[in-house]
Amino acid sequence: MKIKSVELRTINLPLVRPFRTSFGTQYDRSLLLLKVTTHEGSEGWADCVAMVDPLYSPEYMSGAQDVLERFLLPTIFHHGEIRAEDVAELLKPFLGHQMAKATIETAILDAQLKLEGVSFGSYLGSNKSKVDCGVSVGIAPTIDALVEEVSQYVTDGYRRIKLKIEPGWDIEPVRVIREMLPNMPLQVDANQAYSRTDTELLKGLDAFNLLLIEQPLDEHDVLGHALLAASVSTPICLDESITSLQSARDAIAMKATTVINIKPGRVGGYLESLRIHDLCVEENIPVWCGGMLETGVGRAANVALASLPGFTLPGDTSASSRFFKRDITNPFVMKDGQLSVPTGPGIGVEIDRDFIEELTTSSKVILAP
Ligand code: SMG
Ligand code: MG
Repeated sequence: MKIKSVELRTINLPLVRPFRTSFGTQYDRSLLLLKVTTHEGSEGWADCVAMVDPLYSPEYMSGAQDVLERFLLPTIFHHGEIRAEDVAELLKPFLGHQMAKATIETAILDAQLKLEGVSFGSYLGSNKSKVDCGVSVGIAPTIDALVEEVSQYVTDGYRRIKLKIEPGWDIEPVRVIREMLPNMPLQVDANQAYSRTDTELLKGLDAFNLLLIEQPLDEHDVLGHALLAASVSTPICLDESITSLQSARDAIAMKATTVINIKPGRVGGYLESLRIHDLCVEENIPVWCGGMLETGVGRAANVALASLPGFTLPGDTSASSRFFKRDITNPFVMKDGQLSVPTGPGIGVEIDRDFIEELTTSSKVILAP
């Protein structure tokens, strides 16, 4: 396949309600969209999951755009004929920037699979047509507001609830929700808000029969997670710390994680995600698909990934309506707590170009030389 041009477009989508985590509050989702056009006549799309600010991870939206324009795209153009399977190796000399790398690899994969008439799901090795949906619930202003929001998600049919926690918003909200929903699969996510000295406090979560505690400590403190895992009975699940197959292998060997949250953007793409999935299957580590407030473009590919056999826990693969009143693709609508895996070629969703136009805050087309 030969790339003709790449379009980089930033859009801004309002959220249906603010989303607060231990590192900040989001009111809208600004995101970089990448479209590749090939000489063979196919188009491929991808969301770049980097947030506007480097608070979840070191990457951020305009930094991702910069590294794509300055280094990643010129390298790909220079290479000439390209397949998605070659992208990671080609971009390896440029350190880090997994989210930016994942974006170009995913768009190329989409264009390639569209040409071949193959869906993301079949390419990756999906073994089901529907995936179970979980929902990630932000830190609420009050316990009452949390109860109201969670009740709505239960009514919607979500099969697993994840509560965002931080110091001062942990034991109490978890206790209240567990009392309200004694049988609901429930987990928490701290986004690195605790430290090694919080072990006693985190032990307090053992009373609530949680599926897991996600990323309680700093992303670089893998040993700290191993020490914590030895002290608490709730499984520890790494998110931010897992940035590659190598880091997944190391964290498993150190017993720092007994469950893994796979986010394609965080690990450099769907192909690396597949390798981590295969490793986890081999090591008996349950995996689930994380979320980065993706539009329908990223959600489509995530739902396909989540339909692989090793994804045995519900992911943060919620319906489009969880975050957006209107999506930029045909919306993902949950039925009986599940989303259908798209079956069309590539990511298998229709892009609403008029709506994207309305949401656009910047756009640029780069022609391959
Ligand atoms: O897309 O459903 C989603 C968001 C899920 O909580 C979610 N993501 O650490 O897992 C995580 C966070 C990262 C993004 S928070 C702005
Ligand atoms: Mg997380």
